[in-house]
Amino acid sequence: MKEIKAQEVFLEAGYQISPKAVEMITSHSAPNDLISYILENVDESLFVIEAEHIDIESFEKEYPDLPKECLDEVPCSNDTSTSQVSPVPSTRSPARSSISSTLSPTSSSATLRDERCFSDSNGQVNNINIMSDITDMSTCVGEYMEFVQYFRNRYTKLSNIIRGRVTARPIESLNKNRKQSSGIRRGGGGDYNETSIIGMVSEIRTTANGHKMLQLEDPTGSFPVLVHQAEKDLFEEASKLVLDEVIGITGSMTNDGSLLIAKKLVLPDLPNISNRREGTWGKAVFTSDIHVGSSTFLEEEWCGFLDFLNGKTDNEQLKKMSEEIRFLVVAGDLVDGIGIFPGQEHELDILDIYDQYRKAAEYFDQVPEHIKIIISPGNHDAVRQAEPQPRFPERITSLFSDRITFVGNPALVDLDGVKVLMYHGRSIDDLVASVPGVSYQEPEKAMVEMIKRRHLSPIYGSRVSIAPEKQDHFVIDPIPDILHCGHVHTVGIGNYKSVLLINSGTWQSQTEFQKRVNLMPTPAKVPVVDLSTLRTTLLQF
Ligand code: D5M
Ligand code: FE
Ligand code: ZN
Repeated sequence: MKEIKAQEVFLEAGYQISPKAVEMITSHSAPNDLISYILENVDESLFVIEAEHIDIESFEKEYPDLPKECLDEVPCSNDTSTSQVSPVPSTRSPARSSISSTLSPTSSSATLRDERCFSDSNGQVNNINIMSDITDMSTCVGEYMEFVQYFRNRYTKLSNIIRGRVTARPIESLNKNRKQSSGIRRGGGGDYNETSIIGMVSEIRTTANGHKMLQLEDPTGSFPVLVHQAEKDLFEEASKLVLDEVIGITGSMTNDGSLLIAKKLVLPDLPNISNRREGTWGKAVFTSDIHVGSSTFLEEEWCGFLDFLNGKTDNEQLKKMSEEIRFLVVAGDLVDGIGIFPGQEHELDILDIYDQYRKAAEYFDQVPEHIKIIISPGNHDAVRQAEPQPRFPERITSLFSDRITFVGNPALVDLDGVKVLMYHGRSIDDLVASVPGVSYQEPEKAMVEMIKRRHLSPIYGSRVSIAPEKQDHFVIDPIPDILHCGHVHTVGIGNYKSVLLINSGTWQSQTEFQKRVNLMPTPAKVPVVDLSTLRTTLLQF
């Protein structure tokens, strides 16, 4: 470890460090872990960390088996796997589809114009403008300092959103007050000061009396916040909090200045009033989790969908709808992949990853030319597993027609004026596990929680492996018109304030794993969105 790096890490955390202390850290066999340990245990009132403040003995006692330089690494390389070829069973079926549930009438007055040949100019790809995407922008190698920077960037972006609604103090100033007033009791009870802070939630626990105790951190310090269970609404809001999200709290300091009693909780959320979106003509179709190559891939239904896109249907309403489709948006898990979970080979029809993509390419070749296709990867796809994921590598994109636009995960794309935020949705597993009232059956509720937090994957260190990029690509800013996720294999459609929420389900029937955990997918359903009204129709194939 370079000396300058150790210094930077401490500066970022709000401390100065003496050259002797730096030398002590850099000469240790596990400097990164030692830094984490020091930062966790340091007396917050210290300004300069000296050698005598570093308790190497306790550190080594607490972590006796630490290998050298091993922690804080996120795999950031592209990860592709290959294996044996196997024949592909392919049975073409006649088109079958029905409008299973019309969420709102398909009363688009939009007619097809002669605008099907789009031009490439000014960074626009056939009316698709990629507004944000990690592809070719990744800088991370997984070093400690990058994590510090990543969380700093998350804090800056989200706290700036909250700052418009709360006038907050740096936490450092609360800690100073605490020191000044410690041991001094102000008389009269009720001599409280109203104070606001904005911080990242670093700890959530329930006290012996059933209250919620939070720890909030900003770049200047860390402070405890108590949410009293008697404050029913506030307590309910606080029960939905998850680790690592950024919130504002307004409350009263206790007499001794050691605790903030919460009165109001402010999430980054969306403004209540937003500018009306203009929209555009035609329709977009949203799908995900095709899982080509899996033995549970529903090929017959999928081919029925391709027939629908080609207008091969006797149903006049569907035929008209298919003619209005301009975009096909695919949010990950294009193929089932190889080696994604133990024993997967027993559930595969295509055992070679490239053959899986070749088959997927054949399917997409059948999509009519006038429909523009946008594809982003998911956790079953052959790109790095750490998110944000870049678009597919050339070796895979070259198997597909070059009229397809490949983007990363997440990616914000502008479809002729309608902003679509695509995210595969792996964090939904974490949100289902952590937020009361959020379930796999209603994935749109998990998506509401993302929007309220203005973050696609707030919980760090659980199922989503987050690569520490310089910018936090999961922050939801600007506000999209449509948030499109997949991953959980259940369709969900909802609205939250100005945003249309779509979870586009799957083309895979229930897998062995899903049977074991009682996850009931809703396959072969396709949301079709009118781009002028954002009204959605759900088709069942
Ligand atoms: O994920 C489909 C859904 O099933 C998603 O909610 C995760 C869950 N799932 C699937 N396989 C597993 C395993 N092995 N462990 C935990 N959760 C799992 P997909 O990304 O399509 O596999
Ligand atoms: Fe999937
Ligand atoms: Zn998935």
